[in-house]
Amino acid sequence: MKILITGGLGFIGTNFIKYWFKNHPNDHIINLDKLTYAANPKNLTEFENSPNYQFVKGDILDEVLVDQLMSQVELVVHFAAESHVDRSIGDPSLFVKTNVLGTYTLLNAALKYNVRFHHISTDEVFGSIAIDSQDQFSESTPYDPSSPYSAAKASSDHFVRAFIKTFKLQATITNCSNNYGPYQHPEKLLPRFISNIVDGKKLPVYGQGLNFRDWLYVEDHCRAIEAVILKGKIGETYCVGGLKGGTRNIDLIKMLLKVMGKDESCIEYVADRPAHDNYSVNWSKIKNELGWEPIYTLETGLQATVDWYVQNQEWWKETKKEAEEFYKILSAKKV
Ligand code: NAD
Ligand code: TDX
Repeated sequence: MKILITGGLGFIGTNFIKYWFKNHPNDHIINLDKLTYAANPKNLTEFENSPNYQFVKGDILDEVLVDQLMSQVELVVHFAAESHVDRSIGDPSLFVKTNVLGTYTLLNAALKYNVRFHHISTDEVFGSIAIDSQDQFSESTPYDPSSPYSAAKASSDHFVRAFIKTFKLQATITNCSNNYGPYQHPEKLLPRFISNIVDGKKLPVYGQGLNFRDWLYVEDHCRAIEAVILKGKIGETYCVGGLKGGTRNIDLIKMLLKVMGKDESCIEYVADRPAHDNYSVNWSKIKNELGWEPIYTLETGLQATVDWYVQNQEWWKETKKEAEEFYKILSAKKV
């Protein structure tokens, strides 16, 4: 199979390409990535000389390039997006361009060449679960996004759904919860906190740390995408989440400190994120219909993640500086 991956030098795209080549070594991948601040060009150097891998630096908004690449493939797996909620609060405009118009550009080209489309989306499109409830998002939860990021992702999902209904595009969607693991940018919670602990810095916890997220180790997400690509029903959406359901940030951070052998004195409570959501996902549809379930527990996944960041400090040192510059500007704006 010849596959177009978008955003393959970001966090999940990198993990997915490594996973795919390990399990499908004869497939051919074209990786289209704009190389924004979130990408790391060194992530996939191991495939540079492989005849089955081609990297193309470019923008998913570039209609001519997208048309040319789409004409060569049977499947597109669309990861490319602006992905950070805090950045979307700082400046939403790029989120609309990449996440909405970029997805639309890809959909048009996929339709033209009858290419199977798999859209990578997020549980954030469903909004927020009440802090004291046991509710979970599922495929039938109404969309109710809170941030410019999740609004743009929700819009892209709606375009995929509209192309399925109106034009019979051969497409599927996965709405996944918070991923963690190797190659995640140090602007995101776990890499930021692991690297802060390594550097002896404080851990800035938003609000009281009571918001919760449903954590999924990135390799489990890659397996879920594989299941939907190979066995999923065209036109369907599948929710994907972790084994534990919602975990409060403060509880996750205490687990992290334990894994890294540190006490809680480095925790620092800071201003809350506006419209700070809570997430937990019911993934019984993908389990019952496609036989997928997570393998990693939060304990095994956290240990693997900490080990990777401790052993790969040169990977995050440079990008961390830029990430912390961003946070300095963001907190100055709040004042
Ligand atoms: P990321 O920010 O780490 O990577 C995004 C990648 O897309 C980067 O390599 C970047 O260069 C590329 N990109 C951005 N704009 C582009 C453009 N206009 N044209 C081409 N390439 C472009 O993101 P991630 O965390 O790997 O997320 C990947 C996808 O998964 C996103 O669609 C995101 O919404 C979704 N998702 C992420 C999570 C999570 O926890 N990280 C959870 C659920 C869903
Ligand atoms: O310094 C921090 N302190 C803190 O308390 C950071 C960076 C985050 N947080 C909190 C906010 C959230 O409750 O931790 C939680 C996780 O925050 P992020 O890492 O920014 O992730 P989140 O906003 O949950 O979104 C992530 O998961 C869903 C991805 O960035 C999205 O792309 C994906 O759709």
